[in-house]
Amino acid sequence: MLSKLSEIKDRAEKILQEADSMEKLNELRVKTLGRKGEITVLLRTLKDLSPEIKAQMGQAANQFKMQLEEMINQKSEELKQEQLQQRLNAEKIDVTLPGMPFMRGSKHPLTRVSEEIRDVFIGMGFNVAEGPEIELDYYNFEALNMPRNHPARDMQDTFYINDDVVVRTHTSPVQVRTMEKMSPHLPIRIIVPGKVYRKDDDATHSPMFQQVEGLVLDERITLADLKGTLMNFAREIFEADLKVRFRPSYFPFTEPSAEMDISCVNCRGVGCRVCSHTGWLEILGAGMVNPRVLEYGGYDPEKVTGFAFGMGIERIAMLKYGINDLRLFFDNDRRFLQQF
Ligand code: 2U9
Repeated sequence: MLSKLSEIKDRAEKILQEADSMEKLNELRVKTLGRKGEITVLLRTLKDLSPEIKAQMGQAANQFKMQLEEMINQKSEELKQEQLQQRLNAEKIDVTLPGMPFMRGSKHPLTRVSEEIRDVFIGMGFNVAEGPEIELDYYNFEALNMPRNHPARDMQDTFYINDDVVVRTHTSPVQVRTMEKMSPHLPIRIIVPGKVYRKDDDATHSPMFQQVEGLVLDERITLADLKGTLMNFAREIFEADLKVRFRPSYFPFTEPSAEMDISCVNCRGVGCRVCSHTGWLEILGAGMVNPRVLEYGGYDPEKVTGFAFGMGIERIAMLKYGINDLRLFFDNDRRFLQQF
């Protein structure tokens, strides 16, 4: 029995010494330690021996089994190291080669302009508010002084989900929601950037476009606050020395209402193709919040006044960067986008 064990041992050690691959190691493992391996078979024959010899032999065989396992594992580790070393010697890596070029994205021009506008208003003490794009008819129209049958609700302009739900046509419903939430607290100073949707699609109109609107409510807010705030905005976004002018206009949610023009950023007011030879560019609409809208929002128009404004981001971006076609923003042509 002992001689059989030492025979197995000698043979195993020889194989182990000569083994130069994982396959050979595995072969040895199966041949000696496997289910039908030599040691396993040997251990099985112990059952016919006397208890003392069985104990003695069993111990010797088990000890050898453990030793062999240990040796195989060690050899396996050595082989792995050897193979790794061989690979490292064979593969020469030239660290001076140029890296793989990878494409860098950039912000969409509309995102940039929207963020710039936000920053200017944040600098004047405004907060940013946002709201849902699928909106109740009540917030999109009713509370903004546009009752049923008001022409602004025309099916030709508005995407209706059903009689009471629309895809918002402006971001103004967010101001109404904010008033509801804040009332009766003052002041409110918010800007509301976001996507809006109108059933319109031609060279100068897209069914989706972006707006930034704003609302300021407090006691004793006047038209002078409106003019000062919006002039400062225009001078920060365009040029520090531009001129502004206000023309009367009409919106159901403001009274009085106005459009603000800036002196043409292309010709500095002299007259050119960009400003249709007028020297002026229209950039936004504004007005003092209509008393009825204040009431809808939960404020007392006898005590509270405010101003509001709205502008299209695409238009501001086109003027700022001299872009002449609205559709360039939506084509996602990299030759266009890379310029920003
Ligand atoms: C409340 C009260 C008043 C928002 C306003 C405008 C004037 C305006 C247009 C500019 C170009 C929309 O993007 S555009 O087509 N907007 O001229 N918007 S005042 O007035 C409000 C909003 C909410 C509660």
